[in-house]
Amino acid sequence: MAGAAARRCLAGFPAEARELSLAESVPYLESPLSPLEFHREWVCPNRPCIIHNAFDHWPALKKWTLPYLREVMGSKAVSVAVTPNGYADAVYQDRFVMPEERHMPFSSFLDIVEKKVTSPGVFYVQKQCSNLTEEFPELLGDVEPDIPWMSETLGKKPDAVNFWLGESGAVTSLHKDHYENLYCVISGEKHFLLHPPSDRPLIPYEFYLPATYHISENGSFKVVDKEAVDKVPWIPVDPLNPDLKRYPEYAQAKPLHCIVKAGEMLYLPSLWFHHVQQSHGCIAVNYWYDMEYDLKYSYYQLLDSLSEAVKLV
Ligand SMILES: O=C(O)CCC(=O)C(=O)O
Repeated sequence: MAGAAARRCLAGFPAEARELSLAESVPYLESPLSPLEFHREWVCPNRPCIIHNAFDHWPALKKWTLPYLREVMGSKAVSVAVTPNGYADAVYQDRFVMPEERHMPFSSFLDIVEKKVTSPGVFYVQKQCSNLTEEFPELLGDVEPDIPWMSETLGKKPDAVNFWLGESGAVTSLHKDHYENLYCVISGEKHFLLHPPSDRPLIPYEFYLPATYHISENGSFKVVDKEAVDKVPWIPVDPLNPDLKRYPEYAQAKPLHCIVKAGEMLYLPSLWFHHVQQSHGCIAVNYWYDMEYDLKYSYYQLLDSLSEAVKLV
């Protein structure tokens, strides 16, 4: 009985929350706001927006062509995520499969992106460990080490600054992070599909054994289990082709779609679910600021536990 009541509350919650505080699309700002205004209007209400004129002064906007990157970085070895299907860190059959992490000269990676050579798989520079500072320090001078107004808004520096460059087939599967994310597209465009954290009751999680793709001599990929590791929770729905027979509640989850173009910055608030696609050779840099572990975070944790406890999906 109590379970049925809890299930009803949770089933109605996403639509109520959306009506109260969310627009039908991601709003645009003409320019960044003051730190106080940005905190009041966007960070505190946990609402995404796309900001124009936020990094016009970065040399990267003019300089970062593929030939320039080749000249500056070509001889360096970098980490590249390689998958057979473009899905790194995603559910494949009954596993959570991570990409093969290949160390290769950046110029060999560019040869693949520029289609000068072919190689089996889909290639994506996407290592999320502050790879801009760790692996591409030569490029740091073309951007900024942080976004000054965001550092002031949040009273901290970013935990990570990441560099993203990949093929059009590379897809980032639906997930969320505990970061306030400022995502800056330098060239090309990124397609984001977003769900607010309040959609959690409609978004399923399952537990999967972790595995990694390995390429064989003949160019075919195999899935190799990680040894002696616990199962990990991940979202099994592909929002582009959701299995609504198995996860019918997901049909009620209404994603927001937005395209972030060169020169635009997306503010992606903490705990928002996101699925990302891109134009071929799109270049981006993003800043991950750790979220505040405040009451909002605790409420989300409660929503998460309740959603698991009554499992709408
Ligand atoms: O650009 C991408 O492919 C993924 C970005 C992402 O997941 C993030 O910034 O948290």
